[in-house]
Amino acid sequence: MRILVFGAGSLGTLVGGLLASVHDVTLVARDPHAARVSAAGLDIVGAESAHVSPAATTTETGHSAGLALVTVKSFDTAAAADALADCDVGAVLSLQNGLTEEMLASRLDAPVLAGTATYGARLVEPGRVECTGVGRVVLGALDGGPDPLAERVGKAFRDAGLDTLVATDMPRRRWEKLAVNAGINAVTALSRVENGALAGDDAGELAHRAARETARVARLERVSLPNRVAREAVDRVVEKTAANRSSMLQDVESEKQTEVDAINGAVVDIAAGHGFEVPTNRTLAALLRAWERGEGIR
Ligand code: KPL
Repeated sequence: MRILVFGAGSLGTLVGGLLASVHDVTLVARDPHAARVSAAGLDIVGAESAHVSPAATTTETGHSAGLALVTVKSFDTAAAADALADCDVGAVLSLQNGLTEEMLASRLDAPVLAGTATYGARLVEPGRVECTGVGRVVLGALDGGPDPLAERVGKAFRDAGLDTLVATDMPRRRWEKLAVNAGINAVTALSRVENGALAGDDAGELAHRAARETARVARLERVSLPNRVAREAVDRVVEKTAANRSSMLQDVESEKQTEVDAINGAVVDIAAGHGFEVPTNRTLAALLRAWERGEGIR
């Protein structure tokens, strides 16, 4: 399959690099990463290791591919959709934080699949990505239910050795992931601790509260996500990724814009649409936005 990875940062480079063992992959990335991969290939190190040679470019438009994998930060989704509208792609799969698929679907003709990836990835240097944890890709139809396109994409991923589940309940899975991110990302970023530090701590209770509010909003959106399931999902991820620094903590540490708008901010906005208040998510979003303003990145 011809696969375009749109936004080859750490996760996109790792997943694209693994897919490149059997597929014709092009990474759309920034220089010097793109130039280094073009010139000398990509080294995958850590829990997975390989040397692969995907194509790499900084050019965002004019590509043709059977699948475009979108791994840009959530706040770059609109720009990615505009560039993809100038490409010829058969299908789009988002592996991003936040509920970004709706924006892609509203701007693109190609069918959009929803996905989550729990691989840990770190771009060590241009042309070198570390797999810090072998995870799983889950993908499926945005509205749930069986989908032949999702099955084809799932097979393409499995052919490349990626542990991939084609799910028929993506609406619930997307909200569960949003609940986990709403709790863990903001709290770890504000308190500057690894995910594991939330276990049994008051900060962990704050993460539970944000996740429970998110589950309530999911139910207002007619997605069945009990509070208990959201809270247990937070605990599971805290335990499994104890040594990880959340993506939002990494953004804060490198003084970059965070994904707060697409995570806690989205929970606040969707809740408001139902006339419902989510004070924990509102407070977390306000604190992160204040930090971004203070850093001059908002
Ligand atoms: O998705 C994550 C992130 O950091 O963005 C979690 C699941 C919280 C793992 O760190």
